[in-house]
Amino acid sequence: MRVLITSAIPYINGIKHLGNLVGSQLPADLYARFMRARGHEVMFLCATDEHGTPAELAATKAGKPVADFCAEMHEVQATIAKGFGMSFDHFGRSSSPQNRELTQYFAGKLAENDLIAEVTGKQVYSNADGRYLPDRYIEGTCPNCGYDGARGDQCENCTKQLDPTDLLEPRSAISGSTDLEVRDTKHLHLRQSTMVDQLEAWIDSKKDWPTLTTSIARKWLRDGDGLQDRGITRDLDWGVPVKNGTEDWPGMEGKVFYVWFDAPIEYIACAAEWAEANGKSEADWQRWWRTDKGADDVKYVQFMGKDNVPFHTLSFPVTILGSNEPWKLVDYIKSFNFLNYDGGQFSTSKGRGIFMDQALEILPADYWRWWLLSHAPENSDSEFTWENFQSSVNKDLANVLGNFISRITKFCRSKFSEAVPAAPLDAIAQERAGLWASLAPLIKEYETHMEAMEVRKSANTLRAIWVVGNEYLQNTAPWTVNKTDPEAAAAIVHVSLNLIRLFAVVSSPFIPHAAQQMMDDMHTDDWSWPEDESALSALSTDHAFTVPEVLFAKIDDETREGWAERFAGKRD
Ligand code: B3M
Ligand code: ZN
Repeated sequence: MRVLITSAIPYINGIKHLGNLVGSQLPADLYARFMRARGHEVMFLCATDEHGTPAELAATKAGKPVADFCAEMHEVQATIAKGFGMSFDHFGRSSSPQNRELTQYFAGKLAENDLIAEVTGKQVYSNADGRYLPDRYIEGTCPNCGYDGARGDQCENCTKQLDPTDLLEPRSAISGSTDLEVRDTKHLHLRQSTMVDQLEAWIDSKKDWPTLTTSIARKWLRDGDGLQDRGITRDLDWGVPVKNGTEDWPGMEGKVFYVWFDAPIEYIACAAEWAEANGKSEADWQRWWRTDKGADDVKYVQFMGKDNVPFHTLSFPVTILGSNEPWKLVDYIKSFNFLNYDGGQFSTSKGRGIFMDQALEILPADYWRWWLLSHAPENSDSEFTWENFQSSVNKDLANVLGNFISRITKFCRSKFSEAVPAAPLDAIAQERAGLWASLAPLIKEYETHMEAMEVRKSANTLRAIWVVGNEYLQNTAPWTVNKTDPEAAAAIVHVSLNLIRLFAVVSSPFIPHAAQQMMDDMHTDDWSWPEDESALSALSTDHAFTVPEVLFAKIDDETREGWAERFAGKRD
């Protein structure tokens, strides 16, 4: 199979918190790593979302030209993503020349197919700031839910897409001024409303999609007045200049496309950036994206938080379908609820919660990966608490997985040597068969959940696989057996050491760094997936290993309390 995977592309304006991570990049990485481990060809793409008001506002705050700010922040985000083990094939930039060209190209195609209207509409102008206030340049009260921090493009609280003129009691996000007036200016509208039936039929055909995805899509498709046409241009300096393909667009001089129009197109452009960065051809990236150039057998999966679902189930498909060209449409959208932080919300603007850079300062990535994925907010919102984090790390990683590895390798070193011990072949075969009988159904279950992107269920099954190791040692008690029958003990140890390699292979999508360490300690790079009981004989007699350093350290109460205090308030 060929699998194209994209994660929602993070805004450039700041470092993401763990709530953002668990809803997009992290589960996408889990799936990408699993699919590669199963031998599929994977293209995993992500990028920074660099246009629009969030970027401009943040650059102004940082006192830097917006292009410089974006270039710097892209590097910062790339480094942090790498630290978390994101296995992107490419981490692109929505401000790339490739995206500029493709965005203008799609706009041209949509215009050709009569899906763009030139509309003279009402924009909010701030007298105090001397400029228009699109999107996040304006804040106020949400007309849908009453939240008083709603922004001009969307309400963060109820996810409703908004126009600046929808806000009640609006104020400028730059100066706070309420001296605002509504002026007429010309903009391009995407005529989404003409495609409601086509979109609905498409969504209805996706029987296996998560309810979270389809219910949000249906809601915005039919609720109230139904799907509205949306402005896709803005009065801003920073962005993709409005063009009709390669031609100027009369009346649109000095305007740019709306960030949500060009951001999803970056998924495509990112593949083109990948090709350029790796000396590949146009055909090499188009075989992922053009169904007339080989992408008809690609499975395309998107990962995102629920607030991004309307844009991916409605607006972006309008761009793709409306182009009337054979571009690849998404096959599956995995969406997530929100992760809360210790009795409240994670908040970028308030600096509340744990941010990706801070997380890596206090613990290695795999501790976070394990907790976040095993508590992924799939069926409802979930909550990070320090107690829960401590207990997960101590129980699952240190007591179950770490303890098994440490016990068996130390026992082998003390009673035999730092190598897989010799034992009678029939005794090894018998141990192997018994252990495989316990593992096989769990490995099948794990594969099924991972293929279905059931993240929590996958984590639970992986934990159950680890537990098999401890149970095996408990039941066979090689330290007791060794006193009377050293050959039988050697057979148990022989098979248990092989189990470490198997654990590394199946755990690597969740905890890639620890898995690599386990493989290094076992002196092997045999990453073959366990298909049958031969998976327990990859390391043969006399194969040397190294007793590992502590794989996962426990978190004590004092440390936990210190962290809880440090991350309670505003980040510095
Ligand atoms: N940048 C939202 C976010 O960072 C937005 C996603 C775009 S996906 C094309 O949460
Ligand atoms: Zn709202």
